[in-house]
Amino acid sequence: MNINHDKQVSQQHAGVVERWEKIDNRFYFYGPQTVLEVKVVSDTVLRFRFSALGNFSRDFSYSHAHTYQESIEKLEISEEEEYFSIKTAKIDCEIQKERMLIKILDKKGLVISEDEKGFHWEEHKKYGGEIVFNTRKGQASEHFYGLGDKSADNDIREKRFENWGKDTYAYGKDTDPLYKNIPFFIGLHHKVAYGIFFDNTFRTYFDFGFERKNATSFWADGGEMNYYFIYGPELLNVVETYTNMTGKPELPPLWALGFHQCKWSYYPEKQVREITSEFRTRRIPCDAFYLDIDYMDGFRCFTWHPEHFSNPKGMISDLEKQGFKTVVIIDPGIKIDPNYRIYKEGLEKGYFCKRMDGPLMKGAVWPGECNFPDFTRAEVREWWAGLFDELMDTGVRGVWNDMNEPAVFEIETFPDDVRHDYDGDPCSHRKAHNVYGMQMARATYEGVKKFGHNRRPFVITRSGYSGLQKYSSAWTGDNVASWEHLSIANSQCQRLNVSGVSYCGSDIGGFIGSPSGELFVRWIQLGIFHMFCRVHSSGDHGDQEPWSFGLEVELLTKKFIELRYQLLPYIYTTFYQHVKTGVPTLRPLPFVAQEDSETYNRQDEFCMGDNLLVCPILAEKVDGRWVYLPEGKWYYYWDDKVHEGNQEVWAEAALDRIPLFVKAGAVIPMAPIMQYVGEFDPEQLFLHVYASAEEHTSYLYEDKGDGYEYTQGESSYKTFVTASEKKSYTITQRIDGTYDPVYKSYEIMVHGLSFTPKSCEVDGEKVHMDVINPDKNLIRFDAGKAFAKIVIKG
Ligand code: NBV
Repeated sequence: MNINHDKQVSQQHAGVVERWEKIDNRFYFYGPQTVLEVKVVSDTVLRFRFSALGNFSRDFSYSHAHTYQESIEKLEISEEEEYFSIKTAKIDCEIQKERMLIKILDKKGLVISEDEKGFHWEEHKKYGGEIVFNTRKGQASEHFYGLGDKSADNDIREKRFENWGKDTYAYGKDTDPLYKNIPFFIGLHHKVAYGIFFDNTFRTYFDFGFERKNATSFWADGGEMNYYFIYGPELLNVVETYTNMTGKPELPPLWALGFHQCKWSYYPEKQVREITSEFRTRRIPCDAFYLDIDYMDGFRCFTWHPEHFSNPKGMISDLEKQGFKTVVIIDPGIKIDPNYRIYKEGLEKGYFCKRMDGPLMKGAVWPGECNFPDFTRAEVREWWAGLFDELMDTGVRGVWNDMNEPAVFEIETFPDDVRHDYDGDPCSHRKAHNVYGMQMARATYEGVKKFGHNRRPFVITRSGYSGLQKYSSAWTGDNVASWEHLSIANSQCQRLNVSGVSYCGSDIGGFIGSPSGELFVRWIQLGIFHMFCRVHSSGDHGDQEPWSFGLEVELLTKKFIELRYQLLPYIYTTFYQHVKTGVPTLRPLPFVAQEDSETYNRQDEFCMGDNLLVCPILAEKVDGRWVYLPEGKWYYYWDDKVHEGNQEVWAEAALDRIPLFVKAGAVIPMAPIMQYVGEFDPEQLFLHVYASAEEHTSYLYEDKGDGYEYTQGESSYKTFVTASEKKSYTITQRIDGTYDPVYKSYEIMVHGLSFTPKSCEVDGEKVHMDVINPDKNLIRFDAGKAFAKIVIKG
């Protein structure tokens, strides 16, 4: 909708507050006919609901944010001449009496966010209800981040966006809307960050000074003006809070953080066997292998093609023996075919979506004419989950949900009049469109979990709404094998991370078209730092297996996939931290250096976890690039050279390197190279310690890597503190939890000591130490895995 909402004459405003009341932690301000609810969710989160007609509809959200509540330290209200003031321990919120304009300040009196026009609306002449708006003042030098999978630059100021999930084959930079609908953004000004989550599933719009330079607006085609204001002041706090509100994922199985190989499509069985054994023969690690739509019989979901895969159970079990987990695609369209059990069941039980006047929603997708389950109905989700019984019994370990925007050939998506249950509050597709994909992923997740024999579920989705991360990982859809898309993938994954979706990745190498060997290597180098790491291609333009581009590319690809496996303990720890606190796994530069405004418009660099900084090479035929390092000291991973932060440094990166820096002081846990997770029981875990003059804390999370014993205490969280004194360096370890890893000891490598090491003691006992590189004071020694204190002396 190309609405210039400033020029609308029919807009109406909140009006004067005539009375107010407080019910528990909720405040109600009544206008002539309007009502505003301000709910104090925590000391940093306020929820605003505004109704033009004085009443609210059912309080329900698929994001689950409406059920989120934290304890509140302080809650006061006072009445001033022109406004009411609600005060929590962290923020003050003023509600202006004349027009219910909102102003939120921090305790220093800094205005964090302030209404300009505030709540206003326009009657929706065609569908009834209102188009609901909120317009706020743009703050001086404000930067904006978030909004899910948008393919724009990281900072989205002066741009406008729409959320209406769309199948966007071969999208490009700034194509909008895309597949996902995440109406959440973060603002940053005066070094203070806040977020706004507009929890409305209708078509939503966001304008960050595009229409008018100093106005930020968001609006929806229907539903309620219902938003959460989230105070930081740290950018990472905002993301953590938003993620906690909309839900955190459970820990994935460790294999799902390994390398995945996919194509549209690997079939028949013979080809699957050939490609998987190539991986093993060439010794390129891989944990998951994908079957795209051609494994099905005539694209009927939950069936197998009788000739291409005559014995799926046997094949999958053989793949398992070689360390491959099989992941299969499942689309929402159910083929209209009276001889197809699932179609018959869905039809008889009335589980398919209907048009306004009663006929079933019919649309063509891969199988031909299809009907579509109404995933917004609890009973349908339960039925769908039940369908995974057989599939999981066949040995399938993960499920990939595609086309769930929902996408329909020719008509793009469902027409607006299609009806949905919306969990007991029936509505049209206008309201359900943006959550359809997420509810499909939810039902899939429930099925994969239920029939997973106590293993952790693994699901991938293309579409989703805020909170999709509770159920699924996500990928960025049908991208293109181009250098520009490599850069888009970098931004999109960072953006998804700060929008609650840490478990994401792009189709490595590009889905459409064929990458050059060089582009493929550069993409793999980036992809190994995304939590979801999968090569996928449409298969139309050439092969995209690591060996398809000749020996040099194969060896380089192997090297970086091996690095992924070596880093798995660190990656798993990073994921665990995300699951525990909601902190994103990838952190764009401003999110780790908020004090440094130089970082606000940087978008190529990001941190993965606490201690690694990555900056992909995004151009052809270059052998290095400038990288901005935040404050502190950073080791270049490839040569141990130490660089001072707060400046750009040149990173040498011919095709065999990606600019990768390690924070000084860090302890990076690394595993031996394996062809797949659990291939063998390692004797040792490697700890790479990057010496620093400053004290530094690093962590390592461990558990069995699958199953749920970790919820019963079978996990451990190790805290390493490194500290330096004149001619001595200490590493301490504290172990919380009871999990006993299979390896017996650590092999410890200390990089960059500032003195020549002469002795090393582990818990008071002298140990042998090898000096690997005397120029760099790089040493190695062994230590028991339960050591408490190591002292290296010069
Ligand atoms: O199932 C085929 C493809 C799939 O490989 C891809 O990853 C999805 O994004 N799918 C789209 C449908 C066809 C796209 C042209």
